[in-house]
Amino acid sequence: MKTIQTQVAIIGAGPSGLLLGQLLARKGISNIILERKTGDYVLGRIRAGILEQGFADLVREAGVAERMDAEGHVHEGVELVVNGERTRIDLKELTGGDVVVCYGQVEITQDLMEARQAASLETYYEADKVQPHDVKSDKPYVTFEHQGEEYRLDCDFVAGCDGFHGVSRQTIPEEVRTEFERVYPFGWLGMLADTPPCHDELIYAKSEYGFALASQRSATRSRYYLQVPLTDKIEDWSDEAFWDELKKRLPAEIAENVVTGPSIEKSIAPLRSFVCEPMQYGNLFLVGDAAHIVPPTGAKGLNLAASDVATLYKILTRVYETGDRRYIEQYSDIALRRVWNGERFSWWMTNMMHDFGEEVSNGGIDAQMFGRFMKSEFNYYLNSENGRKVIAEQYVGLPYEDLNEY
Ligand code: RFL
Ligand code: PHB
Repeated sequence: MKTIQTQVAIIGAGPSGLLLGQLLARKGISNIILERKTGDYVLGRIRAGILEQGFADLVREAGVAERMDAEGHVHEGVELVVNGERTRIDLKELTGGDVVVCYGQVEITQDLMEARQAASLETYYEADKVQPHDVKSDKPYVTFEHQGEEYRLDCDFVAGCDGFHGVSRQTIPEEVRTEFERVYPFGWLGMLADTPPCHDELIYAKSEYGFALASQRSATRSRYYLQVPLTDKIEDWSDEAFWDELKKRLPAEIAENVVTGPSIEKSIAPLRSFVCEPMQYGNLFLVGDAAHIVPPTGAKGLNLAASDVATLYKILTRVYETGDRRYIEQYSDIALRRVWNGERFSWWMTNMMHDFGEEVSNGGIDAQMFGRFMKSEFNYYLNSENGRKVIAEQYVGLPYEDLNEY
């Protein structure tokens, strides 16, 4: 077995692992990333598109913001549509200046991968059988196989950035873990197309046919989503069927602007809310999707991953720069505060904007009554400035947690 060493072993080269690695490296903290798949495979996953202000600032701090700042689109508002009635949430005005940046997860991941390569930081792609060990001790290590050879990676800390299906969360003994989960009775069918977006800002639309989202990646690339039953398969949805359904769900004057074309990618994602507590076990820290999942309705998945990264980065920087280890044990509590807020907002937006059909949900409330509550909810929030302010504040994202407050 070959033995190698680093200060922080990072499992997973998704956006969480890559961003953490980049930030730590800039502070002189060594790290090695172990990724199960190839780089190309990771870049093939079309996912999020909206970055909160805090995330964009963190990307700048990591020194990889050049393309984001040149090509990302600043969005000062977002539209919520309920049964054809449009309400614009003026993010900038309602929050006193905050905005979001429209820039894809694929692009940010690519920028981070290129920066990592340029800095000659070590990444083992196609690492097999990755397994953390002795994470409760001060000498944890990770074993894995790479190109037929067995490795042992000695380290001070292990960052589990390996997504929902990763090995890190499973390393925390079951009796120590509590998992909270809500699986929704529908999924999102996403489509990417090289056609100009139908609107200059995002539109979240609830209609009698179900939910639709009009998003974008650039002036020539659009991204759309439709709420679909969990039983639907990709093969059920031709491009033509997708465009027809989308137009039915958007307000007529927006539907007129939809430019159709062949899809580049189509996929169905189930919707779930999930949180694992605690988010750490000894010197193993869970980051991003490894610890929590949100339904995409609030655009919070990737953003919550980024705030976990920010918290862990600040804690580890203190350890290595000043020897201050006081926050290590508090990572989980600090991260979970913001995570639960994002979970609550995503759950609330999902409840408000989707058609739940006959599902009796949410504490056993009758489906009809639940529908009435949600109707009343958006009537109130969309028609009151205070209500719109609440949505705006959450959509741009709450400030990152400050270690000095703990
Ligand atoms: P990722 O991106 O899942 O990356 C984890 C990485 O770890 C690797 N891995 C392992 N490596 C080594 N050993 C193992 N045993 C491993 N197991 C796994 C994986 O190959 C992978 O490369 O997690 P990360 O970095 O925490 O990033 C989180 C974001 O990807 C995620 O929050 C968002 O993409 C969520 N999400 C969306 N968020 C939004 O804000 N807006 C969206 O529109 C949106 N759409 C989505 C999404 C997530 C989806 N998933 C998870 C299926 C659409 C989908 C389909
Ligand atoms: C996307 O562009 O992929 C996107 C944007 C906002 C969301 C979800 C997905 O809430």
